[in-house]
Amino acid sequence: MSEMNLQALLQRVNSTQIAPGNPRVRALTERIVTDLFKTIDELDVSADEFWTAVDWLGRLGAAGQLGLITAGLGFDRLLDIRADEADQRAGRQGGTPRAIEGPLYVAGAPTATYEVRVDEGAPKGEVFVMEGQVRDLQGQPVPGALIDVWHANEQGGYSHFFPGMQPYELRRRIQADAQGRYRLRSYLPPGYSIPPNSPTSELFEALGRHGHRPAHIHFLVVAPGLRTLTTQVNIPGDTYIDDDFAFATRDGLVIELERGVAPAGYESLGIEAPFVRSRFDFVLTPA
Ligand code: MBD
Ligand code: FE
Repeated sequence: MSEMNLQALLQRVNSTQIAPGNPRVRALTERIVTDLFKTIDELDVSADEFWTAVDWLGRLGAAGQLGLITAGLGFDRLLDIRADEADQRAGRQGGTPRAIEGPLYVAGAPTATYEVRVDEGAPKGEVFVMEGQVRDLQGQPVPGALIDVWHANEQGGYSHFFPGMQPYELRRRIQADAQGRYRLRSYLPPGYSIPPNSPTSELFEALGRHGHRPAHIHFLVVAPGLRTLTTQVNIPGDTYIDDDFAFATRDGLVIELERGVAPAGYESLGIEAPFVRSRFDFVLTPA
């Protein structure tokens, strides 16, 4: 075996092959490995530091927190920024702004037409009704659009990820009516915080960063012939509204709340007391 310096080793790692392989995977791997070799060399990373990082990555994956870290390090928002830029270049504009999906979406939620109660039992926060219409860029309603909605419980936990919650708790799918309208009842959720004593919180503590998200509700809107919209709305007044650990809050997605409105017309959602109401329309762009 010949002796090698860093450059010679890197050259061999990046060029060794017995088959063509996948050129894209080869190019990306080459770039990432080259950058990491450089980082280790220039920042004088010790063997202990390196293996500590590898162990951390293993624990991060085992804890199911890879998607949490990508959000917290800004990658999810980066992808949205790049998608927005691509839309701008192509002249595709005017729809509801996208916002990151995050790692906590689960497909297959129970579906109802036009209106649904997202929570069950006693409300664990202010009773909340959100309603509106799905429209296209011409202002035409999108009948039958499918709207997935999901949000955290009163402890900031999401079902399927947080212990003690029922399957699909606080997750529903609404099929808009013939006029593209929808309405939902739930309660206003609090913000979300990364799990303490976890690989993600270890990194955030070491970085001197908090791991809080402002109160928000997720939506995924799907309709034939239109671009699927993944977005979130923010509840106004949250301390972290401009300091989201996942960098996901955007203009146009902070809803307005109307408090103490009269309950007439909402009997089918079981509302008798004053509640908080918000109107929000989803505008979809062409596919
Ligand atoms: C969340 O609730 C969330 O929406 C994101 C993006 C990341 C972590 C938790
Ligand atoms: Fe969330």
